[in-house]
Amino acid sequence: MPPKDTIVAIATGDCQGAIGIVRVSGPSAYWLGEKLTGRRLPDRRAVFSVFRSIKGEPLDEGLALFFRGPRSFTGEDSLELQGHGGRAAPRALLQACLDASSPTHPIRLAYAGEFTQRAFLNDRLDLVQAEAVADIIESQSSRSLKAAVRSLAGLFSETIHHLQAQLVDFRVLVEAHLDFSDEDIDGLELEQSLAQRMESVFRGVDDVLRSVESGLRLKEGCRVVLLGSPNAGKSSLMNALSQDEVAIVSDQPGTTRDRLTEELSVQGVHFLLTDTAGLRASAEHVEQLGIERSWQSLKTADLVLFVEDIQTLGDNKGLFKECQQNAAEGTEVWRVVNKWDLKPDFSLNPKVQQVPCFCVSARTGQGLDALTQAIISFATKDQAEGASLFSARQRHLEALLRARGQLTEAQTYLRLDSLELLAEHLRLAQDELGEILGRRTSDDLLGDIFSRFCIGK
Ligand SMILES: Nc1nc2c(ncn2[C@@H]2O[C@H](COP(=O)(O)OP(=O)(O)OP(=O)(O)O)[C@@H](O)[C@H]2O)c(=O)[nH]1
Ligand SMILES: [Mg+2]
Repeated sequence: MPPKDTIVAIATGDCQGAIGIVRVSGPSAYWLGEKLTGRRLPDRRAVFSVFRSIKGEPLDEGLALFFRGPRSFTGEDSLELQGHGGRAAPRALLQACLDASSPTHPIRLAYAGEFTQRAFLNDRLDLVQAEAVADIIESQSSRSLKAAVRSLAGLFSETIHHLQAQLVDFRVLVEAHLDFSDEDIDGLELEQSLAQRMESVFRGVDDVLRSVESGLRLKEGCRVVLLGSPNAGKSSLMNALSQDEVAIVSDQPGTTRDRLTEELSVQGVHFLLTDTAGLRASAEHVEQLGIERSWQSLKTADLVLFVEDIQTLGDNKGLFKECQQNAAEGTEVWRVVNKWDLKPDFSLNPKVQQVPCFCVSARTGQGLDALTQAIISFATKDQAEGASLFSARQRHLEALLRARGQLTEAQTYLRLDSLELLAEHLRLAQDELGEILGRRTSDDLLGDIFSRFCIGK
């Protein structure tokens, strides 16, 4: 069998940092380290050295750090060469590594995510943890970072293992009954015991589903959409909330023609704030296209802020109702009365409001703090500090929903007293959970997951 490839990449990205790290993993890592530094490299101890090309030219100097497998990130022999940053120095070092490649020491550039993929294949990480590595790098807010770190530490994996263990216990009980069905077992007692377990497994899966849903919202950002009549001040609010002049504001109704989305991080919470074209029956073709997009935004929003001009409050009742009716299930629609500065004495009676309602002035900033705080509370309502928050992916959600589907089937067979089929669906539910951790995962899916990483990770 030919020797396994040793992979190499710049781990610090293509940027102007002070330090640049070239990372190496595979059976030739030690050989390569010795070749470039001319020194013996003890395990896990930094050695200062001049890095030289294969021809012996000095390229840079810095620290060489060798990790003997399996005690390394990838589980293989690994090497880090920490030299100067910028573009040229790390690239020269990378090239020197590639130049050293030979049939006995094949060395090549790593694919995206290949270091983490090797860690996964060598059982250093499960799939959830491998994904968490990418999520840490991509984190946009302190909360999503915290969630990703919790996943990397194995907290999400533990939760899934725990659910699987519950399913195993359940299956053991069912199988035992199948094996000894002729013997005298109290039928009623068994039925109750099985029903209790069923309920507890459902509860467990539903708890994790909720965490995953809020984790997804955290990762992708809470989608807040500004909707309302033309000239209500949606674009002005967009600018005020994002503290930037991102949208054009004018006193001409129909100024905004297209959706505009800004990513914001407020108090550690990640948002996607969207400004839309004002809703009205417009004959003009381009504006009409924009208005269609406004209605589409309603379908994918987590929270809709229905913006109204304080001077024309009565005119918007029908439109507000229409927004509520067209919003997706679970989407909240709040009222935001804008231009408070024009009627400073106006106040809302919270008792008669059926939805949360805020008075603000995009111009003076009045009322914006209260609105911002309410949005943050909404976005984090099921993410209480320290709660079971994980960095989740759509893939996890789908597997959990499939597992839940199998449990629903199992429940049907429990009611029909068809224990073989009950056991079978419990097994299938367990398999679906296993997929989250990367058991039974197809090569295609693995390729897809790791290819989204950056090179050097
Ligand atoms: N006095 C006052 N005027 C405001 C306030 N907010 C917005 N305006 C004015 O209202 C007009 C419309 O503002 P926009 O932000 O463009 O309104 P819009 O809802 O985005 O309008 P379209 O894009 O046409 O749908 C502009 O002249 C703004 O200066 C406010 O809080 N107070
Ligand atoms: Mg606008």
